[in-house]
Amino acid sequence: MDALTLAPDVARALRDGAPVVALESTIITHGMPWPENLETAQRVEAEVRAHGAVPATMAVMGGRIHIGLTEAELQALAQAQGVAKLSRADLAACLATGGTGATTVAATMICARLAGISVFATGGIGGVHRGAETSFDISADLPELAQTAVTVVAAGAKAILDLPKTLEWLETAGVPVIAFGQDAFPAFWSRDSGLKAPLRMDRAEDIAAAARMRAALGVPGGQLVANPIPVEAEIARAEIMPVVEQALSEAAARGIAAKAVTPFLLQRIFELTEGRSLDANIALVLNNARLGAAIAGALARGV
Ligand code: PSU
Repeated sequence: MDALTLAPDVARALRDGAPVVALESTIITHGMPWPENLETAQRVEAEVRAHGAVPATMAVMGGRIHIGLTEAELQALAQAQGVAKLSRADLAACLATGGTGATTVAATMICARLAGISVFATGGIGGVHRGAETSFDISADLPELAQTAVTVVAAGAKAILDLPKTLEWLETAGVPVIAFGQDAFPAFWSRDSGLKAPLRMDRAEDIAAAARMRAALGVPGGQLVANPIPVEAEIARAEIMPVVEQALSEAAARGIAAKAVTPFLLQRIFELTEGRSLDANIALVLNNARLGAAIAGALARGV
C-alpha cells in the first residue's frame, strides 16, 4: 500500500515470515508523561527484540504511515506537542492533509493489518465508558476488534471504564476475550476485575492457533488477549478504585469529553497515586510486549 513506510528491519522480517509485533504511539503522546514515555517506548521495543520478534511502532508522520520508527522519529514524537490522537475516523484525513498523528489501538490495528502484521501489544484497550447509557461514549477500539484480524495483547481494559458493559459489548460483537493464565478478566492496574473472562488460555501457542482457526473459518475480526499485570507491580483494586472515582468525578465536573477523557484520567490518576500508576502501567506494557512476541513467534513457526 502506497501510504506505508516500512522500517528496514520490519520489511525484512515480514518478507522472511519472521515474527513482528505492532506497537501503538498514543500511549507515547497521550498516555504517559515525558520522559517516561520515551524510555518506556524504547524499553518495550527492546523487550520485543529480546523475545525474538521485531517491534513495529506505528505513527503517521508527514502524511505517511510509518511501520517501525527510527530512534530519531521516536524521540521527536515523544516530545512533540499537539499531536493528533488518531482512530479509525481520522486516520485517512490525517494522511490526506500531510499531518502527524499518534495511533490508538483502533488505528494501530488498521495499520498492522495493512502491513501484514497480526499481533499487537499495548497497555489497555479503550472500552465502554462509565455513564455510556447517557453519554454514548464507547471507544472505537471495540468495533475495530470486531472487524480487523489482529490479536491485541492488553492488560484487560482500563479500570476507568465500565468493565461489565465492555465485556457485554465484546460478547455481542463476537470478539474472543482470552484471559492469559487465569480465569479472571484483569483490570489494567489490578490482576482481577472481579469478573470472569469468557475464555482462558495458558499458552501462547494456543492463542496463535485460535487466531489461525478463526481466519480459516472466515470469521472476521481479531481477538483480545487479557494479560494480567505482574503480581509485584499490581495496585490492588480496593486501593486504585477510590482514586479512579475521584479522577472520574473531576473529569465530569470539568466537562471533559470524547478523546480527551482517557488522557485526562490517566494523568490525574498518575498525580493522585504519586506516580505509582505509571510504574504499574510501564510494567504491564513490558509484560504484554513479552507475550506479544511469544504469540508472534508461535504464529511464525506455524504451531
Ligand atoms: N494503553 C495504555 N495507555 C494508553 C492507551 C493504551 O497503557 O494511553 C491508549 C490507546 O491508544 C487506546 C486509547 O486506544 O488509550 C483509548 O482511548 P479512548 O478511550 O479515547 O478510545
